[in-house]
Amino acid sequence: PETFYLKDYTPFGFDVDSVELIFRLAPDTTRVLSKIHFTPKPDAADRTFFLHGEQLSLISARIDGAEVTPELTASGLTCDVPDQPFVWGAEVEINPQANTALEGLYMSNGMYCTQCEAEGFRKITYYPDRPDVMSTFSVRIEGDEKVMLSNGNPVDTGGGFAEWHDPWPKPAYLFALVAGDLVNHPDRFTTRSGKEVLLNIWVRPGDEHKCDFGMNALKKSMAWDEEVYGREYDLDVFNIVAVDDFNMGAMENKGLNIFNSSCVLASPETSTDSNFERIEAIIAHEYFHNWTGNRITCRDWFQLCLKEGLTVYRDAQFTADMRSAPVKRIEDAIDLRARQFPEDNGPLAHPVRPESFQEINNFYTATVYEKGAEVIGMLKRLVGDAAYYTAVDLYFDRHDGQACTIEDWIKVFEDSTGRDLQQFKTWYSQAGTPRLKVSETFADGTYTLTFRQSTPPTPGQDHKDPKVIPIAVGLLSAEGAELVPTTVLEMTQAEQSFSFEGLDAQPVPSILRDFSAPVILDRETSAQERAFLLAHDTDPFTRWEAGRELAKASRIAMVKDGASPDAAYLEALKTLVRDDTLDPAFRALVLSPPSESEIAQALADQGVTPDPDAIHDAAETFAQTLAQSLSDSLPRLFAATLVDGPYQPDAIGAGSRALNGRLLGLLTRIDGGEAAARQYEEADNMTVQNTALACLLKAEKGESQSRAFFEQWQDDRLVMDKWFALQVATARPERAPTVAAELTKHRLFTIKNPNRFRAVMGALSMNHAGFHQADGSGYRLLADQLIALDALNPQTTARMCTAFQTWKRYDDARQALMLAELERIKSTSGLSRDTNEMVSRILD
Ligand code: B3K
Ligand code: ZN
Repeated sequence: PETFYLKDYTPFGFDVDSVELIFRLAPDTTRVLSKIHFTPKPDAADRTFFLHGEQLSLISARIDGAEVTPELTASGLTCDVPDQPFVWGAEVEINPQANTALEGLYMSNGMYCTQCEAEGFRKITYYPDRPDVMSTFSVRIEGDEKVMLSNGNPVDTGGGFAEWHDPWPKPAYLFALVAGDLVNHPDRFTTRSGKEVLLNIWVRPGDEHKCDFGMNALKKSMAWDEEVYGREYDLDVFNIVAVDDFNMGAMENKGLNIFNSSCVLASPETSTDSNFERIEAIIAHEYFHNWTGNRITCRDWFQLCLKEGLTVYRDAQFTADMRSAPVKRIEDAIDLRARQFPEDNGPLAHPVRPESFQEINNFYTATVYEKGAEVIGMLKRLVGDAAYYTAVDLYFDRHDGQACTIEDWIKVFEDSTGRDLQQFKTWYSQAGTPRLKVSETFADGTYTLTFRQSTPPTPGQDHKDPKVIPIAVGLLSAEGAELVPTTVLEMTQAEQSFSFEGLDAQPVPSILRDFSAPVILDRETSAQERAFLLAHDTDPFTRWEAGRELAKASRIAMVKDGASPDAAYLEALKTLVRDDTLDPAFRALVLSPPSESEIAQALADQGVTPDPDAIHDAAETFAQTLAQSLSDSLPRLFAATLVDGPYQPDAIGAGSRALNGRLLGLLTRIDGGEAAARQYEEADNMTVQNTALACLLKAEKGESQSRAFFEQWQDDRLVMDKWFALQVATARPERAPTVAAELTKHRLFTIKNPNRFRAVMGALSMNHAGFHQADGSGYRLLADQLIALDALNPQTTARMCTAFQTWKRYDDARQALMLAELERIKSTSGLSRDTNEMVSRILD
């Protein structure tokens, strides 16, 4: 397979002035007629007229109305073209019905829908399918579907057709078309300059009652982007469509966002608090792309983080404003460590801006998105809030309507702040998570912190330069008073010291407050000091982190030395959980144990080969001991989390229910499942119903409730995804592969729906000890399923191969088993480019 390199970028030799498309819809024989106005660029170095095209039947092609015979290749066509502006016309036939890859134009439940990012438009018609080619689009859809939508504003509609025009030049990856039997949930929004915008959420009949929350999230996002970034919406309508079969969360097509139904549909009865929070964030994310992604897009796909990192950063700011900033920050740190750190420290490591790829869809990663967002956060911390917004304003002014690079982004910050950011740019070019070793001295009232940074080698990058690292630090007195409030230390060298003078006694440092950089902090410290910070730190992140470190240390000692759960840590937890002055959401986070996978990594980092079963046993023992030591107060604490009044999916209610879930998990360990069964019985919302069922299933006491749940929800696809996932997630490790295998034979299982596939297989790969069963049954099942799925849907297959990325952590026997499965996948005949690239990199 061909490898593409950032360094090979060359501009396209033509401008595209406008695009007119006609779609004649038919499930297996859709015709696409295109008229594309090209103007040769006078100063172009390369004037090759190459149009991308894949899986298209070319019916006819014309230039300025005269029939031509282009030369067809596997990936597109070339043709002799005039030296002056000309009109390219083509008619192609495509088969949406047969499109199981869910890229290009495909059908989902009888409805037509598209996904073009990154390179799906070339499966719709011949086109220079690259993000730096921007043009206006006029679209006419012909068919007998009730609703027929495309980008931009509606122009005309009548019996059997609908016409749309998008006045904003855009790359083809933002093109969208939807047609089907849809109903809308309408609303409106007045922008701050007084423009009326019609808003719609389009869903399948029967889902109308699940639109309200998403619509409110959209309106809040629109207002927030005006207020915080000064960005207004720019079309007369904004449409959102919910689709059941979708490879990822959602897509920011101009004026016509398409959502995985799991990321937009919500109701208290069917959605959990985390669903609501995620939906709010994704609606915001896609909406924010209108400026960061659509008005200003990427020059090429290597620049993906330009739009994704920035937009993730913006949606995180939004969530922090709508909900609780400290809780969001802690959740993001947990997520980054769970998904991005393993990527950054394994065979799939790549820079935030990668330099090569075979299949770009494989680079929509936690590194590009989440680490990309962390990089923006560091930049903001370094230049300060005001300078950040000034620079971003300049970015919008200078680059509106353009396809840009990371260099353009950095330049607006350099120009507006006068800072040299060349060293900072290393964050974009060098992969790997920096380790930050800390030591300290205290003498004559001066306290000195010395940091040493190093980044381990990653594939293709042996040498790493020192990065600019903003380290937010505060100092506390032994009594817990804040001696030095949060200060950002700017580290630029491999080793660097920072001093604080005029102190009466040695302070307790609180380092990396607010998780100010995506690094691994390595500091020898005592359990006492951690317990002190857990009790007294004024920064919620480092306070939570102190507890997390204690939890990790205790679990590691249990696994490594057969120790008992750490008594002091148990005491600290007991104190915290009883402290009513603390936000319940924060208490829930402190009670959430580190994942078994995280413990496995921590052991591997210490040179100990992790044993998944032992790690699992330690987690169970710890939870059991905690439950017993809290037994007197558990029922009372639990009862206090039951919220009165109707369900509200807000941060306060969600925090209380999160604590409720944690406590019910503990209570179920000592009351035989009584409280959980009662909660299940009385549940009037999905959050508590789901929690109760999970607790019961984990205790192997939920059979009747599970059946009842199935009966109640079997017609709701999204709730059934939860049911499938819960079975696997709560299964005892030795049962997990069998449970998952049985579920793949269930009458409601379908490999073609990515949500359902992920519900079962994703849950298996996240049941750490279950997936890593010593007999290899977990590995075998996942590989079987991936091989079957690859023939239908390469994108989702390739994504799920990441379950194997940590293979090097484990013992020889497990390694051999995983390698054998990876080899088996790799040798599958006709394997997709997507999966082949992923498996090859993992094996490397
Ligand atoms: N930009 C899309 C992701 C497209 C993924 C293509 N494989 C969604 C988002 O980030 O908002
Ligand atoms: Zn995005």
